[in-house]
Amino acid sequence: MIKLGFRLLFAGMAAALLSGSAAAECRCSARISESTPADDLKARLRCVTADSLIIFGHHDDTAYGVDWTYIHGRSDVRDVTGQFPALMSWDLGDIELDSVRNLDGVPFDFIRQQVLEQHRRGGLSTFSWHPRNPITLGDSWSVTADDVPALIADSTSDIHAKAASWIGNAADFFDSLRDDDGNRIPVIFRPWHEHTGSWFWWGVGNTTPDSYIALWHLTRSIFDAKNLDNIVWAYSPDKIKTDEEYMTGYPGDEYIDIMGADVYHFNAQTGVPQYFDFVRADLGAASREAAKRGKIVALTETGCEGLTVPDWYNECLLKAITDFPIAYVCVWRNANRDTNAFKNSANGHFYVPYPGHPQTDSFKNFYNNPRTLFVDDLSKICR
Ligand code: BMA
Repeated sequence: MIKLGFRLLFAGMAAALLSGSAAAECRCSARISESTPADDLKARLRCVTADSLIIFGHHDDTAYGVDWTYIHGRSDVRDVTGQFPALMSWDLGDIELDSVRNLDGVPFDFIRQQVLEQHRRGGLSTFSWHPRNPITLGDSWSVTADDVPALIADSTSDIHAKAASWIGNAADFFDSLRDDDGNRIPVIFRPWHEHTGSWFWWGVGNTTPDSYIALWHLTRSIFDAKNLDNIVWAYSPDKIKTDEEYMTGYPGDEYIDIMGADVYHFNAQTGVPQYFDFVRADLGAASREAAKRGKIVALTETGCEGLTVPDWYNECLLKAITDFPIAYVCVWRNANRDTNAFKNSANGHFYVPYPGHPQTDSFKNFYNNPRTLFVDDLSKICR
């Protein structure tokens, strides 16, 4: 209660300062008139940004944690702080194969249910997609000499037909996300992410900017043909050095709502300066380009695997993002300790402190920071 009161006071002060008025009212009242589910979600993100607040998100939050799997109501974030994250992130990888589970074993029906529960709480959901390579049928990291997006863009090719049906599967999944009244639930979708790196088949070095852009345009045309009105589109390059590099492959203002960035912290303590430098470069570029275009800004993926830096959330993340007008920050998953993903990682494949971890108190400080929003906070100020 005290925490939320403090947050609301902070939000009100920020709103009053920005509006030049003494009245501390929530900007979210403006969103009632918005027309589509996507517009409504964008209005919420803008209102949070205007109040200098930051939504906190976590990938696969309610599916599993370091010491549990599929226990209804559990979440490492909630176990430590008492609240679910305000944003839950999921991945569509393998939906293209008509699989019942995604590439990390999470059932799509489960994800659909979690999106609904999160929506009922007043929280938000975001999706990435690690699709197979349509030529090799290997995973997203299956990189070939072919410019796969160029083949996809050639509408006469078999690869085009296959990729188009894959994208159609993704669109159909989003169409199936419905609230209790049967209306579509708005979500953020950030396909073809991290294209400024070369690890995915759609990444730099494996494609040209033009074929990458064509892949986006094809994706959008398939979604639009299904009249989806619940998608907020995020562009999320990985680390870059210049604004020009950030914009290489940008599909165009009519395709993008959120100027995002995926920036991870590597190399523990010695990597701290680089993390700050890269966040500054990426969010600087995203913020400058967003200001020109009237877009929303977000740190769409980040984290320090295994939390190898003390008090990472306050000393690194919060300090690195503090000057940027981001609506949200989303960290990656807490793999279960029995999985290969966890075991094969030197310090464990997790990004949020779980019960018993030495950084739980510092994560609570991050949670208690008046700028960070978890789901109850968000639903109270901006539902
Ligand atoms: C990576 C790791 C992998 C996972 C992949 C797709 O960052 O978490 O274990 O399979 O994302 O979710």
